[in-house]
Amino acid sequence: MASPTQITASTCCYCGVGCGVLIEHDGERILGVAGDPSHPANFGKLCSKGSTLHLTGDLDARGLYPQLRLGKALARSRTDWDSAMDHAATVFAETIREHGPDSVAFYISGQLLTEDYYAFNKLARALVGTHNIDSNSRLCMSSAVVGYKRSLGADAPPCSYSDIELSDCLLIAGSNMAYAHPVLFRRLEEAKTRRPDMKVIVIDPRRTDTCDLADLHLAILPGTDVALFHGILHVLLWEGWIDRAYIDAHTEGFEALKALVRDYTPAAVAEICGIDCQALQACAQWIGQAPSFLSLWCMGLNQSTAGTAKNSALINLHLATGQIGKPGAGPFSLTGQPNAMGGRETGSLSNLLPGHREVGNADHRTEIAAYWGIDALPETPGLSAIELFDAVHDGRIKALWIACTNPAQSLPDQNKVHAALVACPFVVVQEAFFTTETCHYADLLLPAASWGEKEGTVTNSERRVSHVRRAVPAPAEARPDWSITCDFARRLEKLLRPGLPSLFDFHDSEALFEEYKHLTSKRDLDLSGLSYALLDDQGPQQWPFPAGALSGCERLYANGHFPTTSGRAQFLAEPYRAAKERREARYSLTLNTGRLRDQWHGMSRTGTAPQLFGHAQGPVLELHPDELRRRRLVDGDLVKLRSRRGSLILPVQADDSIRPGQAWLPMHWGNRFLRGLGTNVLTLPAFDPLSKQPELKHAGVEVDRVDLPWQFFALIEGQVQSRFEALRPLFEGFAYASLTPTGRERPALLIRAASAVAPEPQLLAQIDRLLDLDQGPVLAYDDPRRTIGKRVRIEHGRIVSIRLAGETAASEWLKGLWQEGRADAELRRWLLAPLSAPPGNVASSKVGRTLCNCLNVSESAICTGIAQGLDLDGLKQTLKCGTSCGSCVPEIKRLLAQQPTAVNA
Ligand SMILES: Nc1nc2c(c(=O)[nH]1)N[C@H]1C(S)=C(S)[C@@H](COP(=O)(O)OP(=O)(O)OC[C@H]3O[C@@H](n4cnc5c(=O)[nH]c(N)nc54)[C@H](O)[C@@H]3O)O[C@H]1N2
Ligand SMILES: Nc1nc2c(c(=O)[nH]1)N[C@H]1C(S)=C(S)[C@@H](COP(=O)(O)OP(=O)(O)OC[C@H]3O[C@@H](n4cnc5c(=O)[nH]c(N)nc54)[C@H](O)[C@@H]3O)O[C@H]1N2
Ligand code: SF4
Ligand SMILES: [Mo]
Repeated sequence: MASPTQITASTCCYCGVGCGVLIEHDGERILGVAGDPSHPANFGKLCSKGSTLHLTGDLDARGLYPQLRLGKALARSRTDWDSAMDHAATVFAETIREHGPDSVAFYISGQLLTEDYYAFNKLARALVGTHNIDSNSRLCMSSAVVGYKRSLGADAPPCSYSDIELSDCLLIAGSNMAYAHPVLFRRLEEAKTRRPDMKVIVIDPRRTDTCDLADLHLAILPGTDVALFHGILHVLLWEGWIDRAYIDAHTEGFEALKALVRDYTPAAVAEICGIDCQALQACAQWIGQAPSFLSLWCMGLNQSTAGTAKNSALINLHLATGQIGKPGAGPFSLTGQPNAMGGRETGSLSNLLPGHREVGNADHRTEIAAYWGIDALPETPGLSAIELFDAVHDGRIKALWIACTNPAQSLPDQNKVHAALVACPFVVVQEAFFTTETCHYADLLLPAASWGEKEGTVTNSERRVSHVRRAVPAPAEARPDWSITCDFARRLEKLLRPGLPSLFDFHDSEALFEEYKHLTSKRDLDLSGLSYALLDDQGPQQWPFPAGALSGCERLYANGHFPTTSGRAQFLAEPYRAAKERREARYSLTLNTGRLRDQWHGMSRTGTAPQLFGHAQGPVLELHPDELRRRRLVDGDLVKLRSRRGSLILPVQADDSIRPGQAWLPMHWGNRFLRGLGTNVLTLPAFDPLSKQPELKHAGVEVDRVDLPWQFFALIEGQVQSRFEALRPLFEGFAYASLTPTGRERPALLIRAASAVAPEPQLLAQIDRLLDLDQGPVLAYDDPRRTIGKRVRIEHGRIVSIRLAGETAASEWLKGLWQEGRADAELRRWLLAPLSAPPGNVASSKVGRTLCNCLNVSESAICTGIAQGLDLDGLKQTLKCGTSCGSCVPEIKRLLAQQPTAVNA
């Protein structure tokens, strides 16, 4: 029985800002979500993703029961948990006995809770006896981990969010925080409004929405950050803008660095980076003369074969100017996933151990083994994500357990990843949504509880630990991750170490937290003073928080003492090296990939909310207008985008926010929404030598025009998830196909496809059946000779389903009629005539674009408002756009800057 509405305070499951949310529910179902005003990350704010959490998670997409297949050629079928777990334990035990512990591996995720991570670590390292446990943080934070450890001695972002507000000069490098850390960006916007003298510098090859706040945007050439940072240091030295006293008292290695940066003259650096000398000079001056200087960075630095060198070169600037350990200052890496930090703390990269320890350190191994009550931890190092999938591919790994990540979409070089998953004898996937690309390869598929359904802790980018509280039970038989992991571990230990006491005697997540926290005692991240009760009582806390402490620590290294052997921070002198495929110069374009404002990674969750497709409606490749002209392409043309590893077919669009020679494609598109293996079929597995983080941001690519004259368009209202599942397989035979949810009050599925020749009539008939266009109130016109056909289903005077085949010139017009709920005489006349072009003007694809997702305000409405002379405040008052989460404000401001306003308005 559902009880009256209740509120549970928890956290958002998306980005590393780690906002607090208030979940409104009735004990069974989640009804709404609001920002938690008392949470120190967001003080009540949420972004477009957080504020729509309750609209996501369609049960049709969720995993509800375990599924097992007993042979690769067979289909999976439903099973019960006992059989599923016993089967998994038997296969793992046999594999370990026959091929040794390193023949199995665990690939986990920065979206697990700390307790889940801890259970997985203990399972792999203590019970199985392998360090083959790595996480998707390898694709995300591992360069920052190495950067902090090498320069400062420990993997600890030293700053707090309040420092962003206090800083006088903020350098944002390789981070599009307007999209990826929006609530923090809102805090920065407000701070800059209060203190307009604050300088903001953005370093990004693209002009992103984050540049809206920039006093200076350096659109450096891809991968040239190390040269830029060395160039800045060169100027700082030349002008005497360094802090000699700080360098002498608290650092080591400055002389070597000084010698290295001598060659990085402004002229040389301007050339390498493709920027002008004055801009470089201004950037150095602002940094050198600012009372406080803070840097923020994310994937534009980390995802590179020079990821660790980029991190070190940036931290060098802070050490040289003494800008660390004081308010408004410091090198502040933004973590991507909600609990990427918890993963680092619990040792969830193959080279780490719990409590910021190292596998390569014998004392650390001994400490952990003693705490766990086992003889020893293995000495053999574990494999990192890319190496791990290589080992799966060559057959060295024979049983693979994947949890809370979708490697068949997110790893680079997807052809190889898919081949590896096909070849692996036993793949377990522990997932909340059974719709992902990786689920397809699971021999055993386990339904996991997800947002709002599980309890534990997470640590956000500013080292702040929050208690994640459960609001509702998980659907059907889905279970929290820690409990799946511990259940499997208990069955496996009966087979591997019979008769011995269990290592996994945990009955709730709190028991895991209590065991884990003592492993951090007296270490840099000391969490031993925390407990669920304390977090409930005093709210989220920053570490270190040792036993007996009254509060956490806002800022590290205030005393200039660093956790290195000498107690001094280290300067690192590493030369600039070009990105791998820019060195080879075989391809004319460099492909840059990253995030959209309203989507999250493989879109298993955000992809269930049609309104989140309002801002970016489907996969498109963006190129500078000159690149389109050079290739005689126009917006919407289909192209083949190819790299050395694979290719994709999708439409192009002109965009002058990137420079010529570059291409931009969101990372989100995988095989589910776009035919082919998605964005990462193109990216390269080459990785940084120290962090082993792959170069996801710079792939050499080429664009070729394709001729696919037979085009297809369809739209069907209602039951989006189930229709998606039924229709998606039918589009495998097309050269191009994109399927995306659309709509808002009336959710629908939108399909675009193309091929060289018309498909078999039976296939079209099958598609029509699933589109409800084979019977009932359907108007149809078919011209079999020209293989052109159009069908529209009209119910209660409104269009509910559309299909155009052969030619799709009328698609935008029809979509507009559907949106407006019109089905008038004009439509009927057009439908019954052989014409395919729409009557009157065709709306451009921008018309339907929603800029303000909270209040459903389209780009065209905003443009009309601007043309009438409205300014930002006027638009907010009249249209209400930008008045809720604020994510669309930078884009509205850009439109205002572009469009001439009405005279005397
Ligand atoms: N909306 C949304 N938000 C998210 C996520 C999401 O999926 N969707 N994911 C979360 C996760 S896990 C992460 S890791 C973060 C990522 O957050 P960000 O790193 O901010 O996001 P990205 O779009 O991947 O990349 C940031 C920028 O790096 C730039 N860049 C590319 N190459 C270079 C270069 O060589 N140098 C420099 N200086 N910049 C470069 C790109 O042009 C891009 O604008 O976002 C988190 N937040
Ligand atoms: N080209 C390119 N590729 C990239 C990047 C890029 O910038 N460019 N960025 C990289 C980065 S930084 C990252 S972090 C990765 C992200 O890549 P992935 O980790 O593959 O991304 P997600 O789609 O978030 O996968 C998380 C999965 O966990 C499931 N899930 C959600 N909640 C739960 C839960 O509570 N339990 C379980 N068991 N499952 C759950 C979701 O349904 C989803 O399928 O992508 C990387 N790949
Ligand atoms: S900024 Fe948005 S996505 Fe990130 S935690 Fe906050 S509400 Fe969630
Ligand atoms: Mo990430």
